[in-house]
Amino acid sequence: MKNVNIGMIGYGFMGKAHTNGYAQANHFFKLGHKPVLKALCARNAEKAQEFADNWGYESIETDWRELLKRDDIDAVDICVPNNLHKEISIAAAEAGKAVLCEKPLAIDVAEGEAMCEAVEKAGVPNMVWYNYRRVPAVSLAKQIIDEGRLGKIFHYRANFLQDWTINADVPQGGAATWRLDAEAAGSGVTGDLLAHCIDTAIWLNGNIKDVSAMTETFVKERMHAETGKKEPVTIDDACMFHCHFENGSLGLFESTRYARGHKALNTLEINGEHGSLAWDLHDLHRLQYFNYADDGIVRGWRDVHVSDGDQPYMGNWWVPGLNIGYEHSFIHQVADFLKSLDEGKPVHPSFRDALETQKVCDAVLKSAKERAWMDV
Ligand code: 4PW
Repeated sequence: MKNVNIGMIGYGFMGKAHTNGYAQANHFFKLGHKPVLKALCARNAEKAQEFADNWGYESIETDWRELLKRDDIDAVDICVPNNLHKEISIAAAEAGKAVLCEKPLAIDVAEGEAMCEAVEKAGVPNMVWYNYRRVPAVSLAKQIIDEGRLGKIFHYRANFLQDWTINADVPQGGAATWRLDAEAAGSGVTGDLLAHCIDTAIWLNGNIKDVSAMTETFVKERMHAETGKKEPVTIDDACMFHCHFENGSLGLFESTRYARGHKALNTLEINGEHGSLAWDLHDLHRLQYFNYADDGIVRGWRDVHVSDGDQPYMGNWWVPGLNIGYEHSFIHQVADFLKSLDEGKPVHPSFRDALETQKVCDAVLKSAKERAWMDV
């Protein structure tokens, strides 16, 4: 068993999700590599220590540059706002570390390209945390599509709806609300939410060729948590786009933080010549499957409860019928990362894979701004 010493930068909600993945993966998956929680890095030493104590990190750092200098760190996990991804990723690659970066890859394509070049030049393992691929029902959808069971694909549609920014008193900027600050986040729902839908869509249905989009910013000014002043809001609060996939199918995507009643409605549907699939994060262990080849008198949407050992990842968990949850998608991603080290193969989505999603996000934002179709 080979140890992989993890240096985690950031300790927010994703810091917990990833750390839980490192802690659990080897308990359930047979692997030749094992993560060791070596160091937690954050600017605030007290908070870093509290997180390290709670989750079992051996040490803390308050400057990521110091973390990268350490010989006892093998992989750097970047869980900080998007505007820091590029600098840290490139420095980590140059220091010879594996780089595991939160999504979206970067602020824009130019940054993403520089990051891809850096990890590829250094030849270090690299991965972006598009975790929803690892929900077993979504992985099963991939298997069904790849087996050709849906035949030629005509339509793909996806939504990611939330409602947490309807109140105009929610500030922008700062540790908790940097996602509303364009400087830190790059974009609003496009990079934060639609990026997930786009990553999954590309994985399931291939690359997107061109897009036509609209965005809206409903609350025009918000208090900035750092300056204490009201400042213009420059992120997209809502974004919708339609597109052509390279396989000839049509795509329809919607995302907002203003859909009252929805906290994280993340759905997808794909319609092919022989059948269709649908999935909803709120019922994440179920995959809806319509197979036109079924006998006509019983033909209808099947509700596949993805908990059987034959289905992706599930053989490593409990007996059939017992569900797993959101956090398991991160455990699966860690397990796949470790397996890639065992086999000496790249893990996906790599930086290069995530760059494709970034290209779509950039084209979407440009299309909305220019009110025109954009090639990806
Ligand atoms: O990446 C996304 C986050 O920024 C997540 O998948 C869901 O939406 C949960 O929080 C936000």
